[in-house]
Amino acid sequence: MRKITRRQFGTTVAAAAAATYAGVALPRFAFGAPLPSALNFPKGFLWGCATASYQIEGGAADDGRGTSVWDTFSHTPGKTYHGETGDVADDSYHLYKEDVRLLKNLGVSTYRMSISWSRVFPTGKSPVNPKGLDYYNRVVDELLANNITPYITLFHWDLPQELPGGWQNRDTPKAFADYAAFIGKHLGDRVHHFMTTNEFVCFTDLGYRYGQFAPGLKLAAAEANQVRHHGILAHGLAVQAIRANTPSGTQVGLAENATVFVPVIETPEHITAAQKATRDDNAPFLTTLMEGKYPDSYLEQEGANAPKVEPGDMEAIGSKLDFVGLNIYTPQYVRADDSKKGYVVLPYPTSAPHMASPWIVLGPECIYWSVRNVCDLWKVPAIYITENGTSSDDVLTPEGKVYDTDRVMYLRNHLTHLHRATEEGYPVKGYFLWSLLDNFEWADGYSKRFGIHYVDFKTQKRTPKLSAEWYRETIAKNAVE
Ligand code: GBH
Repeated sequence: MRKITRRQFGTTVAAAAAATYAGVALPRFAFGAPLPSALNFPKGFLWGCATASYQIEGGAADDGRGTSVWDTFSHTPGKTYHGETGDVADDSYHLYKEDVRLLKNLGVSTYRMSISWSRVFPTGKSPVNPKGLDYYNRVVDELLANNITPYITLFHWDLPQELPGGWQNRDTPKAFADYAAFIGKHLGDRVHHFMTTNEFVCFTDLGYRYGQFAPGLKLAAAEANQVRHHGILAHGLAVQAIRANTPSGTQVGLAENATVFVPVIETPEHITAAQKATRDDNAPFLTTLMEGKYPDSYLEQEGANAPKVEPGDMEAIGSKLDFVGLNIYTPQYVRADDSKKGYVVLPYPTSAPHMASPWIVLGPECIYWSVRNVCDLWKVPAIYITENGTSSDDVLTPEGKVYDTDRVMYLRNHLTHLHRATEEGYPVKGYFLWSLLDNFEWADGYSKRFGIHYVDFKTQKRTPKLSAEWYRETIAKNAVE
């Protein structure tokens, strides 16, 4: 099939217009070729959906699962919207077969899910809870039986409560590596893609510096920086542990919400500004992973509060990755200036359009710039968009429909800009839509719905939204329109 690039738009508009006759639309493929307006993705591009254990599983007390910090936090009055918890969530612990059916109906080839560490190791360490592992064996087998490739995140924030000191303790990264090794050993025969951690800033800074997320602490800078260090150390040790315990060819990466900087105008000086800002702002996390050392500017800025690093830490942290996963929701706009840093980040005007979650300011070009900045800075071998999606004020009609046109708008625009990255040759291998289901949205409880399937949390009935139909079309055509 001929690949049509943006540059050719001008010459193909006439052909598109000719696709009607006497006001009647002709069949799409009447001319033996896709409409020129279709943005075709590369052959073999992977389409998927993403979820996380604590947000969908429920079954919090089932089959020997241990408590996680999110159980404790959500059960503490005042921490989540209306005191809501993940005790039941989507009950995917029991309904996973139905959820795999939903995936199958969409036609996805991949599914990104996470493992609840405390389901497998109730205290975070040995002894193992075999029934916990059994559950993930069942889910993986069900996915494979339906030709869906599992991508597994080892840690999506539900840290076992019993680990003393949580991420403040240097032993926790070691316990994480042991857990990663165990999962590698037991699932690595069938699972070939692992992500160590999801979004460092959320389980380090939001949990330990700002207190918004579990465990809800507000530590001073030095301690909070040490927590960050333990987070990236856990990632590095887990990369080594997975590699040592899985067949060769297993792909290891992570899912990171690097701050995405978009140049205000696409000119060389602003593009450079966006790159510099990306490197600086992600200094304690992705930049350090990619470069194998903390940037000097970060160490200078933190001074006496800089993290304490032990021999071997940086080798682990700098482990080469097979892919980088990016969770993309919203942009930050940046412009070049004459300051020492060379750029300034612009605040959003109050009129900036946002989605149902106010933090999701609409700026779909951010997905393109996330890929471009990360690839240009660090030459990564492969990129996945490990999350992209939005909340919407969904309404279930009496006929059982959800017309989430704003979510479709959001997704269509993001994919249009992602397409640009693939056209320009950036190694984007796949896209995971957040999320398969409405679910427990952390501190926002069930007040924000991110799913392309509506969930009635009383009956657990799943209903495909308009966005699910739209995504199915997109996947079938391997193109966005
Ligand atoms: C991701 O986090 C998570 O990986 C996923 O679990 C989550 O469900 C999804 O995105 C949607 O949120 O309310 O202004 O204080 C995104 C990172 C961090 C963004 C917390 C919202 C709170 C902003 N999130 N942040 S605010």
